Amino acid sequence: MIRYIYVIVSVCVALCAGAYDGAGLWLPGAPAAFSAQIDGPKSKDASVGVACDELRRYWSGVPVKLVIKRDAGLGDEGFRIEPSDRRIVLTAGGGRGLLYGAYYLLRKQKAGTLPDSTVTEHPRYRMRVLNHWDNLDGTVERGYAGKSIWNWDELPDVESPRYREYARANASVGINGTVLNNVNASSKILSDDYLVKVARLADIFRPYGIKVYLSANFAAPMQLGGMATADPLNPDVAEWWKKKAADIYRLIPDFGGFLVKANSEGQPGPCDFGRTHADGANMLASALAPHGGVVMWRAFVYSPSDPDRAKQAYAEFKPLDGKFAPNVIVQIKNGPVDFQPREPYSPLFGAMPSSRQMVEFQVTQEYLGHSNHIAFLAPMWKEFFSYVKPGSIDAVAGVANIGDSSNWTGHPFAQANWYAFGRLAWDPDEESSVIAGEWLDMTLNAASMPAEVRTGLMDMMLDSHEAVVDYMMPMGLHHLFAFGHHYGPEPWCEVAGARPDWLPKYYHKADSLGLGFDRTLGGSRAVEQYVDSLSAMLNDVDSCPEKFLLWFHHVPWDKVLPSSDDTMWNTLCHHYEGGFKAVKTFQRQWDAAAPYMDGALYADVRRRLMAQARDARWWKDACLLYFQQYSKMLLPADVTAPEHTLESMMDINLDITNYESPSVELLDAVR
Ligand code: GCV
Repeated sequence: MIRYIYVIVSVCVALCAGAYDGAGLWLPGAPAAFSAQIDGPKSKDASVGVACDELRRYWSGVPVKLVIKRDAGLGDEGFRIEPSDRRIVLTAGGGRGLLYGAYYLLRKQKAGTLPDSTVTEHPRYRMRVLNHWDNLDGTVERGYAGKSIWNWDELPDVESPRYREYARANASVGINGTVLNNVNASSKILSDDYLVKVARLADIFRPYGIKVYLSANFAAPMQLGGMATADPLNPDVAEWWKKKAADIYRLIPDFGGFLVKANSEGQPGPCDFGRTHADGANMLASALAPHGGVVMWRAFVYSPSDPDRAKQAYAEFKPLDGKFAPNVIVQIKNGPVDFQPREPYSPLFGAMPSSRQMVEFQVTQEYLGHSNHIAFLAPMWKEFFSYVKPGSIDAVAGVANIGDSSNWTGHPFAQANWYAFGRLAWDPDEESSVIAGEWLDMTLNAASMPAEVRTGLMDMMLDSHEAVVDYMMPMGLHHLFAFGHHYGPEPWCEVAGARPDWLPKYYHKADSLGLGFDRTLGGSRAVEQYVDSLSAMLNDVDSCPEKFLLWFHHVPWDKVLPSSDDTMWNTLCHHYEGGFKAVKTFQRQWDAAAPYMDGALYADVRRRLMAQARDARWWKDACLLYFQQYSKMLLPADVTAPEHTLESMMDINLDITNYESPSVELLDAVR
């Protein structure tokens, strides 16, 4: 009976709150029924105004007094909260600290976890930046949530309400910077016409503590300025960038700086003129330095300096250590290849002690089932921080998963990755379970669900990344994806004329002897790029962690692994099976929550989970049947029999671009 009443009440709450469309994200939605007294300092700082307004609108507890104290040791962004029965004092060194303190209070209020003793918070990193791979024509490279949210044609005159909501969402999780355009950059973004549009966005974002950055095309002096060269050591080129920087800062006095993809995947760069990455980065850095801007120079390069792609960024960048200007930060992807479902950390971290470094995570799910699969990424990012000590890097970037779809991210649970990125960029020590729980409580009102239902949803989130790894690429396998769009399995893929290191066989190296890429001292020697103790551990097939085994070793099919006490083949089969079974469990966990949520949301996620379960089986069948041709071993009896033949799966050709996620209907039709 109690349960029955509970269901009715929950449904009423959901209905009163209006149908869920995801547009409100995790943010406070309905204004507080009883507004509390909020006393703020007199200040011209717009962030103070936002902090007070947010609390006046949504805070329903005891009065809050906001205080600015420059000498409180809280820096620009930290804050202190002193709660008592009568009132809460929120102290910060400036407006942005108050802003983050206000959102902290609203978050804890919504999640029902307000502190009862003093809390002091500082962000671990000064720069916590989203990277949008948004093109000026409105498409989003590797974006699976519709088109770009920036409407360049309408800017600067028309201000979409989404811009402010975007800023608010970012501020609420501590994100303080945004790179608006794709790293495969059009020079047009630096034209006068576009800079006024960028300035309009910067004005909207400023009160929310968000700085605007731009991806710069290294050849802009040629493409935009009509010059004959973009050689960084040419004085006219340097002068062109100085003038461009001055023009930008006239319009946007707090402009953050440039992000540059140079000499990578066809992008121009200093190496085109016989110069180094440091020459290129430093020339831009000197144009920005007088204004306080930075250059985020990407280390995602893989010109074939070594036959193993995983070694190339290290080979090219390590010798440049100490040669970068102080306002250059080398931006490195978390792993040495390219955002695979699991990678060991990039050995460049820690290998350039005299250079500033930042990590680039991918929030958008290019290699993780696009917007059809649940993959909560906090555990993956925490794994990175377990190897690369948070203090050894300067800043954090995340490739955004945001588009103009009504719920912002396509998959409703992909919002949780945007949320988690911000929370971990602020505090990499935060637990994944805390972040998942907060997001569930704030977004789905999970705190009001029966405990076992909420726990089921938590488990679904926390197990989801590992499940995807298991059914796609367990044990260190990588890059088994279909060519181009990167959705679905193609371990057999051959494309005439394509770079070998864009093709799966280059990575898995399946043959009659075994599976995996030999990166040991007897192979490509990539293990040498890691610090000594780790290098020895990774080099030994018996001590290499199972999760990285096939990344570093070519392992015989019938080798018995110490981790599983079973053959490599059987262990591999069990990982694929485990991933598939995990998604079946997610379906049950989601179904158990059905009575406690909006029907449209339930149906949307249910539909995507069905696609995910079918995809998991497709991955399992495709990879196991393909590798079985080489192992010539039977599938273990407890592995679900394949539903498809290898031939039928090799015929699948999804007709989608790098800007799309395949629809469930398309997947149903082809499989
Ligand atoms: C923006 C991968 C992606 C590309 C992306 C590139 C990068 O190769 O597939 O779409 O380009 O990484 O990070 O620059």
